Amino acid sequence: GMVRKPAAFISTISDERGQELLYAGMRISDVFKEDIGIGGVLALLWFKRRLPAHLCKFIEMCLCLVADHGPAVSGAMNTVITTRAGKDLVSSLVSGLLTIGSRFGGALSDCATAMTGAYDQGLSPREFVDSMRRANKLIPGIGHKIKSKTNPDARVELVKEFVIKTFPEHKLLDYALAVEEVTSAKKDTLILNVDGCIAVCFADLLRDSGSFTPQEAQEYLEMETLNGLFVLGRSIGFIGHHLDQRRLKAGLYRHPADDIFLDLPPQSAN
Ligand code: Q5B
Repeated sequence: GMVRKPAAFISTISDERGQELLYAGMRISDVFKEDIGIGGVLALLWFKRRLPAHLCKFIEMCLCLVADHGPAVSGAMNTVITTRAGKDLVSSLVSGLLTIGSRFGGALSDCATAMTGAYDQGLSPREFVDSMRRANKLIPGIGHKIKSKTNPDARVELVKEFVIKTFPEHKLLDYALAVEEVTSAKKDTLILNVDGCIAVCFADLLRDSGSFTPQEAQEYLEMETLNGLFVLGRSIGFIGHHLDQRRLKAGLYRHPADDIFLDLPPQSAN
């Protein structure tokens, strides 16, 4: 009989071969007929399922909230400098994206892992903070360069308000807020930051919304899905900064020498 050539790779999210493009089995015309929005499309392509409207709205809220945070943050500066060096859109965008990591914008996945781990072990917030200190580790999702208890981050307030109003359960958000109580008592800036707040709320969504099995929730947490939210959202801002610099016809950037402290070894005699 016929022997099928073994496939070079397997793909399970989209199919463009038929009359209509399919996203996880949903026709592109239905995507618009049912007006599922970018949150619904993300749910189809990342999780291969429809999610209830309030969860799609939450995803869209996260993307909108992290879309930009001004030109001074690491990633935007990299994008601006790269654009001003005459580079193209993709180069400028990835130069910004490459700064996203454990200190800037990429603390979501580690935060969710650390907080869910501590919560599942039954550690009190104080025990968790102490254990991280003993291990000489910063708590991912805690701390901000400019935001603090006295200068709160409106983005974090918006996420908290939405989740408390619409999620049936938000155990990890509550736990992270209790951790924040402990850390911010030490220093005003050690707040639950935007990465941390989105991370614990998304962990609540994965674990307690009823849309994912416990095993799926764990796998998505381990697969760096949460950092993907920041990467996707902030790409909007980085592209904005690229277009802005192009619009301004900004020339090559050179950092002012008087802003750099040169501390070289003494000049040798020869
Ligand atoms: N301490 C964010 O550092 C920052 C501590 C801590 C325990 C902590 C730092 C950190 C974890 C990673 C994280 C996401 C680097 C941040 C983001 C998106 C953004 C960005 C924007 C946007 C800030 C002072 C004292 C020291 C430290 C202690 C600091 N963090 N202790 N756990 N997590 N956080 N990143 O202000 O005793 O004095 O030596 O790495 O969640 O990226 O807008 O800018 O939208 O673009 O430089 O919002 O917190 O503080 O390093 O001088 O520390 O606090 O040990 O203690 P800072 P440091 P001591 S959101």
